[in-house]
This record gives sequence, C-alpha cells and structure tokens, in this order.
Amino acid sequence: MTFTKKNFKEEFEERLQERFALSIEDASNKELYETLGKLVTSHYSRNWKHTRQDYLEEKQKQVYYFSIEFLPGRMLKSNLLNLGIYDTVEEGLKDLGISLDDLAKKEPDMALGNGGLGRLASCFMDSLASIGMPGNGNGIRYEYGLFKQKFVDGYQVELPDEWLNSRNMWEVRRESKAVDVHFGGKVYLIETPTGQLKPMYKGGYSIKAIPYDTGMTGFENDTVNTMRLWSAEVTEEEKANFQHFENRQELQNLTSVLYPDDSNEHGRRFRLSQEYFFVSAGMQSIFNYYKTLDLPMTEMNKAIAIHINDTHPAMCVAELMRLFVDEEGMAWEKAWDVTTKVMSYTNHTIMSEALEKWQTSLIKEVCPRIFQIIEEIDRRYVEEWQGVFDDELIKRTRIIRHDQVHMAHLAIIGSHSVNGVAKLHSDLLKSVVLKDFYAIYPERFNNKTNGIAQRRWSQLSNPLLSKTLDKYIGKTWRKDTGDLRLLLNHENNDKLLNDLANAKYENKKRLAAYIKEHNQVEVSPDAIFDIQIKRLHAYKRQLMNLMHIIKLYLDLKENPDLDITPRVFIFGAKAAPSYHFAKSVIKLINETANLVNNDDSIQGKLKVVFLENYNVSLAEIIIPAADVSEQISLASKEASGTSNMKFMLNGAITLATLDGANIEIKDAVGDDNIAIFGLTEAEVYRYYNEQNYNASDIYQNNPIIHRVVNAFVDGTIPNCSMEGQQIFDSLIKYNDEFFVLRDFISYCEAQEWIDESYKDKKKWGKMSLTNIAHAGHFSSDDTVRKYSEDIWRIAPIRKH
Ligand code: GPQ
Repeated sequence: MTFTKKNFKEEFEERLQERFALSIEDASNKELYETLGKLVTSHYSRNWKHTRQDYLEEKQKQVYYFSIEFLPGRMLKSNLLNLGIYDTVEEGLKDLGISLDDLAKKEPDMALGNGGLGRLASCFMDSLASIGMPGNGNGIRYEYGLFKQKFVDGYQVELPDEWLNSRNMWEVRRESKAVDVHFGGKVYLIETPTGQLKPMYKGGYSIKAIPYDTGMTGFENDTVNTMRLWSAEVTEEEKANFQHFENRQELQNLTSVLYPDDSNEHGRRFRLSQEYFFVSAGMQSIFNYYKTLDLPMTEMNKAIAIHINDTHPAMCVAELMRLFVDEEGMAWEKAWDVTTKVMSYTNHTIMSEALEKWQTSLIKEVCPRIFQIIEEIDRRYVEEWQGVFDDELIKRTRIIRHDQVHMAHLAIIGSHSVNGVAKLHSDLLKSVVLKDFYAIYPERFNNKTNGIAQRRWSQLSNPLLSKTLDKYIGKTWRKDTGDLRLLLNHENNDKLLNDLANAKYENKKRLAAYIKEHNQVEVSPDAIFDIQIKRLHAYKRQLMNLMHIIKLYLDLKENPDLDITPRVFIFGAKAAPSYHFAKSVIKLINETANLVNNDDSIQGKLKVVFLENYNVSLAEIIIPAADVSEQISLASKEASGTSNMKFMLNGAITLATLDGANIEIKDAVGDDNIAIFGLTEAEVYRYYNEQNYNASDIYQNNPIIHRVVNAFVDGTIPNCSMEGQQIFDSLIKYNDEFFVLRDFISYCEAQEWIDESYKDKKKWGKMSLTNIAHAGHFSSDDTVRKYSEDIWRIAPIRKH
C-alpha cells in the first residue's frame, strides 16, 4: 500500500487523539513528537517481526556485534528516510502547520558511547540492515549517557545526561527474554560419575538482565534488525540478600553509567562487572536462540558469528566456552574449535594505555569460573606452541602474565579473525603492536577500513547539498554513494560549482546562527570555516591547532593589515573528566577565544569558537558547514578516524597528517585535493628507534615556535597561568610526546596553502567537488559487506 500524504495526516491526527486526547492546536511539540514516533514504529513493527521470523525459519546465519558502546544519536529522521516516508511525512506535517525539524529536536540524542568506537557500531547497525544482512547489536542500556558538557569560566563541567527521563520511543522491553548473570562466590569442580568435571558454585549472587530491543530499519528494504541493550535489575527482595556484599551498591547500579573515557583503560572492578554482565547476558540469549534451531552444538559456527568490538567484550570467548563445556557437557577440544570459528575481533587503537589488562585477583573475584576457563585457555595455548615458537615469544603472547589478564590476547587467541580499521593501522598491528601474534597466526590478520552511514551524513544532515546532487547526477547516489563519482563529469560546470558553493554558504549561515545563539559570537559565512571535532586527546593534537591560532593572532597584532583570508576556527570536543591535560587545553582554547573574539584591532579576521556539548546531533549541523576538516593526529596514532570521511562527503578539504584513513582519502582524491603535512609514520618510528627527539632544541632554535610556546606562560592568554604552565611543561619539560613542535611549521605551511587556495573560488569549488565525488569509498554499507563476506560469512536473507 502506498502511504500518501492524506493517509499520513489522517493517521497522525487519529493517533494524537488516541494517545493524548488532543488536537494538533493543543498539543506540544513533545506530544507531537511522541505521536509521530509511535506512528513510525507501527510502520516497521510488522517487518521487524517478519525479519526475525525469516531468520529463524531459514536458520539464517546471523552476526551479533558485541559493543560496550553504541552512539546512534537521534533516530526519528533516519527511520523516516529508511522507511521511504520522509518527504510524505515532512510535507504532511507542514500542511498541518508543524515543522518536522522542531519535532525531531524533541528526541533525546542517544549517547551510549564516547566517540568514534561507539559511532562506528551504530553506523554498522544502520548499514547491516540497509544491505539486508542478518546482523544484531548487543550492548548495555546505560541509564545515563555520556555526560553533558558545560563551560563555566572556560572550564569543562560535566552534568548527567538523563536521557531516559523522556520516554524512549524506539525500545521494547522484553521481560520474557531476561536471563540471570552470576557474579562472585567460589567455584569447585566436582567429578561426575562419567568422569566429567562439573562446576559447583558456592555463594555469589545473580543479577537479572532485562533486554530492551530497538528495531534497526534498513534503507528502503523490508529488513528490520535488532539492537539488544541489557539493563540490570535487582528486586527489593534480592537487595536485602545483598547486604553482606561489599560491592552491592555497584552491582545494583551496574547499568547506570557509561564510562566517559575514550581510548583509555579503566582499571576498575565496576567496569569489569559491566563487561561480564553484557557478555554473559548476550551469550546466554544467543545460546537460547541457537537451541531453538535444533542444530548440533558443534556446528554453531554455521548459524552464529560473534564480533568482539575492541577488547571490552573479549570475555565472550570464555563465556561461550563455559556454556559449551559446563552447560552442554561438550569436550574442551570440540568446544574450543567451535568457539574460535564463531569469534572475530576488531582492534581500534595502537595506544598502549587503551589495551585492557585486569588483575587476576579481580577477575577471580568478579567471575571466578571465567577466570578458571581463561587459565585453562592460557595453559593450553602455552602447551600448543611450546617447541614450535621460542619461549620468549610464547611468554609475551600468553593471556596471563605478571598476574594480569591481557584481554587483547584472549580475543586474538580465541578468534579466527583479527582486523584493524584502516590500512596503515592494520599494517602497524602486523609489524609493531601485534607483531608476535602475527608470527603465530598470520592468516588471522586482515584490514577492514572503517566507513560511515552515508545517508545520515548527507541526505539527513545536508538536504541542500543532496538536492543539488539530485539536480545534476540524478538520485541513484542516494542508495549507492559510489554513484557520487558521476560528479566528476561536471567538474567544469560552473553552474554546478555555483550551486554547490551556495549550498555550503547556506549551511554556514545555519551554523553561524547556532554559534550566535549558543556562544554569542558573530561569525561571517564568508570566512573559512576551519573545524576540528573529536574527543579531546593529546594525540589528536587540538593543541597544535590552538598554537596556529595563537601564531596568527600574534602576527595580526604585529601587523593588523596582514592579508589573510578571514577564518573561523571551530572546536567541538569532550574531555574525559579525569584527563587533566585535555581539560587544560579546553580552558586555553576558551580563553584564547575570548581574547581573539573581543580584540577589535584584528578586524574580525580571526574568530575562535568552542561549541559546548559536542554530540551526534551537533555534528549534523557542523559538518555540512565545514570548509576545512582538521585531521591532525601524530602519524600512526589515529587508528582510522571517521569524521574525516563525513567532512569529505560534505565537500570539506581535509588538512591532514598521513595517519589512519587520511591516507586512503588522499589516495582517493589525489594529492591536489587535500592538504597533507607533517611526519610520516616511518619518520615517527625513526625518532622512537633512535630516541633522539628533542623538543627543547626545537623550541630554542626556532623563533616562531619559541614565541608561540611562550604565549602559554607569558600572560598573553589571560586567566590560565596554571593551565598554560602545564601545557608548556608538557611540551618542553616532558619532551612533547606527540611531536607537536616538530610538525608545527609544516602545519603552518599547509594552513597558508589553504589560505591561498580559498581565494581562488573556482579552484576551491573543484577541490570540494572532487572530495564529494570520491566519498563513496567510505560507505559503511561497503565496510560491513566486506566483514560479512570475509569474516562473518553471512549473506542477505531471501526476500519474503
Ligand atoms: N576509538 Cl580504542 C575510540 O573511539 N575509542 C576507543 O576506546 C578506541 C578507539 C576510535 C579510534 O580512536 C578512531 O581512530 C577510530 O576511527 C574509531 O575508534 C573507530 O574505529
């Protein structure tokens, strides 16, 4: 049945009356949003049911993507688009005097993740459904999402994100699928009459895990997959039983908060308990499902693939072994064979501080049986390779070492596939970070370059660009972004270039209005919008960006008539609450912004804006307005990056080091359409090997750098002498861990090239077009297609 505007309006009014007993004039936007949300879910619920039934009937192999973070952002528009009713609904609402945009803003931004890792998981959910792959998410339903960021006197302050206070329209609580997760106590192995060892638990406690399912709609197909998030619940009666446990408070609130750290190890028992909770709940529910298929346990890999997204769910390996061996009585060898065929693992960083290690005593305390199983995996691992590889290699790669459990080792040893997230990153895994494992299991290593949910990052967030594209290259790019290539036939079409420039200009006006409203700063859409949005981390080098701003400011103070293209430097970034360095950088940027924005002598040539509370929804306003995309991490440190791909799709020019996926962007657009600077990864490693990096020498010998670095401590930037000193010390006293000073001059040169290039509107327009044209390389539809073929071995369902 086609869904006409008329149908929509009738249904909408009916539902509004049914739910709230209101007519449109009397309803608030929130009530209207909820009504629309209900209408949307009712439109896919049938297909959701059918998708599940089809998978079951066909015994279709499915992947379960275990991730401790999901960062979907708002889902209303994306569901409307996927269901093919976006335009109908938008126009229907308009007829009723309602703006879709206004309603959409009533949805809380679902932020159950910190950054790239969580956002990638959500892009994958969208793409799996959109290419009709049987793929599910498995994670945690945090009651509080990532903290809300406020600036008070330029300092970051964290406020709780109570996103569940407004009803979550998309989730369905499935009490009937609840499972118990066991924690603590002691385990004894008892020999059964058949000679088998059975675990006997003494003490400990169980926590009820309740699943909340969210339908993941596919783009214009009938697939609706499931993202299952687990919530911990403890009844009043059980609470009483917990009184004597030291950590009872923690367990009762197991799924209350998301750890706000990004790329950092959290050595805390609570985090470990969260990990075991969603691993065990997820694995048990998969196990229950598998049993209904009535297939032999030894063939689970024919129906199930489990993906370990970074190391947080690495205990999946041991939990599946527990279920096979303890619950099903399977022999260890058989169980191990199936387990490794089911599991696969993605690594997302080479930074050693992010590689999780747990004290053996802690794992023993939280999940004693899992610890025993890990010990046994470790023992057999050593036994298997003794005499084959040298003892030192085996020692370095075993799971338990120096009283610590290395989660990455568990994930690698227990999986048939290990992948990195961009070519360079995957190469570094093989040659440096996981070199020892590569020697043992070369066939397991592969690359899967990240991708993005392109419909969200173009059609939804940039309708103006989308309409321009439709006009010149037709609409096929909306389904297959590979067709953006058709733009290349038009690179000399002045009308098209003009339309693209106009769309960008309008998007810049939209962002300028947002900035005016939120930061009370006036910025001109004629200036270059130069943007860095990502978590605040030393390796991402927001500090280098700031130093360049300071340099420009000092240059302008010296020579107010300096001919530079006006620029607006825009930042969005949250710092982990306990990350002092990152918080100091925020304070310094905010103080610099105050200084620069209020200094009339520089004639508005420079503006600096730090937008509060960067999140997915804000990114959707920022990215379409970007001229320059800052991707300036120290080469080798950013595993991939994904905002780089979003900016490119929106026609920004990338200013980048040869790091992560920037390299693949350069290969796609060609050297002339990107600004590359800085050390290469090989040069960075040369410094490491020769141990001859000397920041202080650079500081002493380069007058430009000397002057900028001094600005941190000589009072140039007001109100932050402590933070300034800390940053100064990080560069000079502690020898500049991420080689900011070494790359600085090269960065400034690349910025000068940007300044010059922007003056030539036609040249800039062509560069921008070329970037859009090649953005199809980085579609997460393609990325998950590759995972599906090479790793998970899953295929789309037959059409019903
Ligand atoms: N990433 Cl290990 C995170 O966002 N959080 C993490 O804890 C780790 C990695 C990012 C990584 O820094 C980016 O380079 C990637 O693009 C992203 O994961 C997705 O792979």
